[in-house]
Parts: sequence; structure tokens; C-alpha cells
Amino acid sequence: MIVVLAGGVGAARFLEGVVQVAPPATVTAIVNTGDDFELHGLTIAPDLDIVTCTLAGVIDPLQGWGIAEDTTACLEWLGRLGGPTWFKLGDRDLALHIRRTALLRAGHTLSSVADAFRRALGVAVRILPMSDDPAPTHILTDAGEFHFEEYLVRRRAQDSVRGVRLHAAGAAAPAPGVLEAIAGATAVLIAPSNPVVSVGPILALPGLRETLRATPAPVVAVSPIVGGAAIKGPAVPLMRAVGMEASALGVARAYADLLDGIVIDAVDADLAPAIEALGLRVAVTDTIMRGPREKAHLARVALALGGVNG
Ligand code: FO1
Repeated sequence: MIVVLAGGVGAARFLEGVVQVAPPATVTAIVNTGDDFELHGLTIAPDLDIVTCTLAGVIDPLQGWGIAEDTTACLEWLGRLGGPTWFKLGDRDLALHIRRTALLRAGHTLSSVADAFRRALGVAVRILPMSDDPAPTHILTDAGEFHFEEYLVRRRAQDSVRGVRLHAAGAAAPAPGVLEAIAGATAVLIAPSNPVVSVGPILALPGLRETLRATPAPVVAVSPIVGGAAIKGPAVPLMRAVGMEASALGVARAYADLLDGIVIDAVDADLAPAIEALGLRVAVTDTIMRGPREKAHLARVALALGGVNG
């Protein structure tokens, strides 16, 4: 079983590579739920939907989120009726949130909903939320404390970040099967996701880091930072706000006690000696996932660094 710790868009694209080099039914994605929030009275789960819809082949390929060719008739009417329209939810996207909210209200767990959705959409990869308990990520800024999505989307990540509050580090428990998947994996991959708000909440769950350190499986990360910048999203200001160096070396340091190896981009080749000095194996390659071939290549390099033939 290949286990992938996943956030949103970058992780979903990486998973498209993993399923090209390993049978999808042998892959388990453990997905961040720190971005989850309530809007329109619905439970929105962005990263679960991004991973599920990407693997189902229905994601909007340019944005990396939302359903391809979706329409926004409902959102327009929500606006006319005074509802919030800052979070762009298409008509098909809303069906996911309406159905999820109904199932949760009927007493089903987020895990069972995520599993039902991925089966309904024909996804063979097992998709586990990191937790079935609320574990929102809040961003502390000069203008106050905001849920991550409010900081990122509504306020366009313009606030100066003072800190991050991970509720995953508190009462939330790993979802059923999460610790077992890691303990029993043949390889654990940390996808190229934001180390603070996408991977961070997963690692903050009780028992998660210990299980990663104890698993006999090789643990390999793919750096989401290339040349000191993120391919997508606010990783750099968030890493700086929590004292991480915004570089592939900074990512390696953040995960060093958990990793056997890390894949970094060719532009960061000069950082390899410093990363190896942390006791990590390093693979240097082109990590930009332009298309299916590059995604498969990146997955193959990550698995090979862990000694697994993908
Ligand atoms: N990101 C945006 O920047 N703007 C949006 O309007 C937006 C809507 C949206 C709807 C559904 C969904 O699953 C994701 C959505 N995202 C949007 C992406 C999301 O904000 C983040 O990219 C992820 O949560 C981070 O991984």
C-alpha cells in the first residue's frame, strides 16, 4: 500500500502521477481537512473534493479546483438573494456539499462520506480524511484571526501573517484507518503540498508523527518549494510566519525527523549537500508537473528514492 499525505491541488496532481506507476487500488490518500468550513449552511471540504475530483478526471484542469465546465447559476442566485459569493462554488460542486451535509447531519462520518463519493465517482484510490473531527486551520494576522479559506480567498492572502493556529493539534483524532495505513504501508509519500497549512495539520494530529517515525515503510517527501517559491498558493509567507526557511532546505528541516528522503527540483541542486547533512537521501529532478508524463516521472523518482519500484 502506498500512502500519500495530501493537501489540495499540488497533491492531487502528484497523485495523478502515482496512479500511473502503481495500481490505484494499492494507493491510499490521507487528505487534509484543515481547509474545511461551513458556508451557505453547507460543510465544504476543499482538499477532499480536489483530490477526489482530480482522480475522477472531472476537476477543472486550469484552476485545479471545482468541476470542469461547471456553471454558476446557483451562485448567481445566491448572490441576488444576499448570500456570500466570495467562494466560487459551481452548480455541480454544490451537489457535493449538499450531499455531504445531508449525510453528516444523518450521522455519517466524514470518512464514510469521502469513501461513498470516491466510489460513486469511480475512483479506485482509497481516500481518507485526516480526521473525522473538526480540525480547522486559522491564520493569525495583523487584522485578526481568520479561517484559512477566508484569509486565502476572501481576503486574497493580503494580510500579514503572524501565526497559524492548527486545531488538528488539539482534540481532533486521526480518522479510522489513518494510523494503520501509515504503519502498514510499503511506502509513505508526502505530496508537494503547503508544509504549514496542508501537510502541517495532518502531522499535528495526535500519534501521527510517532507513527511516521515508527513505520518500517520508507517516508519520502516532494518539496513544494522550488527556487524559494511555491508553484501555487501562499506557502512562502506562511512558512516565514512560523519560522521555517522558505526553501527546499527549509522543507527538509521541517520534516527531517520523519523522512528517509526528499525530492527537490533541479534549480535547488545546490541545497542537496546541506539536506544530506540532515541525514536525508536526496533526489534532484524536474519537479514541475506540466503534464501526465512529468507527474508519472515525479512519482517514480519519489518511490525509487524510497527503494520502491513504481
Ligand atoms: N480557491 C480560490 O482561490 N478561490 C475560490 O473561489 C475557490 C473556490 C473553491 C471551491 C471548491 C473547492 O474545492 C476549492 C476552491 N478553491 C478556491 C480552492 C481552495 O481555496 C484552496 O486552493 C484549497 O483549499 C487549498 O488546498
